[in-house]
Amino acid sequence: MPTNLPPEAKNKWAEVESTRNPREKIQRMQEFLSLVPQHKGTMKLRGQIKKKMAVLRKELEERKQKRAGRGGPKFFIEKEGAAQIALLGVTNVGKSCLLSAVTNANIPVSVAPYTTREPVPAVMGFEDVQFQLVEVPAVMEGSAGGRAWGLQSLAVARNADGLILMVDLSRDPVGQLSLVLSELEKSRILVNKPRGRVDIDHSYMGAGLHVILTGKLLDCTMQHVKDLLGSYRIGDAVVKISGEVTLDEVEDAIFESTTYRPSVVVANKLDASGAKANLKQLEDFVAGRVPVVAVSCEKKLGLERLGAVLFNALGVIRIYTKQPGAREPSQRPFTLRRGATLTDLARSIHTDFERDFAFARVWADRLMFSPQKVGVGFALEDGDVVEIHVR
Ligand SMILES: Nc1nc2c(ncn2[C@@H]2O[C@H](COP(=O)(O)OP(=O)(O)OP(=O)(O)O)[C@@H](O)[C@H]2O)c(=O)[nH]1
Ligand SMILES: [Mg+2]
Repeated sequence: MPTNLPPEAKNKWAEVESTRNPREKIQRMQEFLSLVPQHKGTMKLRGQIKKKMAVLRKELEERKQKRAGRGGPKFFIEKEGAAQIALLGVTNVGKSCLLSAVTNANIPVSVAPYTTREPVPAVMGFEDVQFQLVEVPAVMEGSAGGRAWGLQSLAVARNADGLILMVDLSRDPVGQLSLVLSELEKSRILVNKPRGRVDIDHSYMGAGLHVILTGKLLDCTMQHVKDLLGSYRIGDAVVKISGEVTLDEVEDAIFESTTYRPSVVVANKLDASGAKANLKQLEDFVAGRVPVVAVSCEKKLGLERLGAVLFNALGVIRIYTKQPGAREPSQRPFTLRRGATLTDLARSIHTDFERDFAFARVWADRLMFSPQKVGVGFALEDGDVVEIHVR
């Protein structure tokens, strides 16, 4: 739905964008809100701005705590392994129990609600790769608006590579999942791949406005996009549009970028009474949009499937590198994402590698001739053995 903002509101937004100081930014956002007309078309926008203000306030608070020598809450957990996966769910669904079952984390599991109050990272092995799971404090209604640890939990989710959405099969899993999905949506985190995306990068100062369209505009022309950006006085930015996008979605991206995180639903407490019937309801609700893994963390049932499901959902591929002249490839693979090319591999090994890359030889069953000599654009697949030759 179009927001139809008046020009004074758009001008005010330009002021918000140009303000760096968080306290002033909050002030400008408040002024912006007062200029946004209250109708259905601006509802989402108003919610978004309020959330941004809440995040800024939390940041201010955190800084104050740091200055006072108290360590504030952690918004980012350093990544380890092939992927970082945030473990989200309402309280008591068994998130800590899952960590205890599939990693070596030693973490309290309790019938008391809200036992876990800060993010807990732990490593889970699958074949020859490792996933880092991060349990975050329980999501509740209002998390996205800053209630309790909500902003922290959702910030970890945004920064992660994928999500486990955990529900409890002993009590209304559809209700729990809906709640978590709604808080994610308010935080502009999608669990299904959108048909298009818009990225606005303001970091190129003085370069002018560049709109790079690799996809398709559904209901407007390039000129409409430029006019819209112009009306917000965005004169200095690189705007990338891929996939299929509407003008409303471009406008959304001006306020906050939407991110997509591949997700897996883990339905716990399969051992509980009524769990089977609830699982059926959950599966009907999810309708194949994301994978559902039914488990009992307490009875250790179904957990062996989790690694493979995450591996597939995240699109992890393993590449085994080989030194020129060596007989055997490395034991430990490099992990990349489906669709990665040799350039991505070279870059993940070393920046010099990317620069000095001459050619590579690849061993793979799918190739007619293996090894085959290939160039930087070669599309890698899981299990490929690669020998890189530098200049
Ligand atoms: N029946 C049954 N109970 C389980 C299972 N897994 C966990 N529980 C119980 O569920 C309760 C909550 O478990 P936790 O792992 O602490 O839940 P959590 O999601 O980490 O909860 P908070 O961190 O407090 O938000 C505990 O009493 C567990 O014993 C299971 O597979 N079956
Ligand atoms: Mg817990």
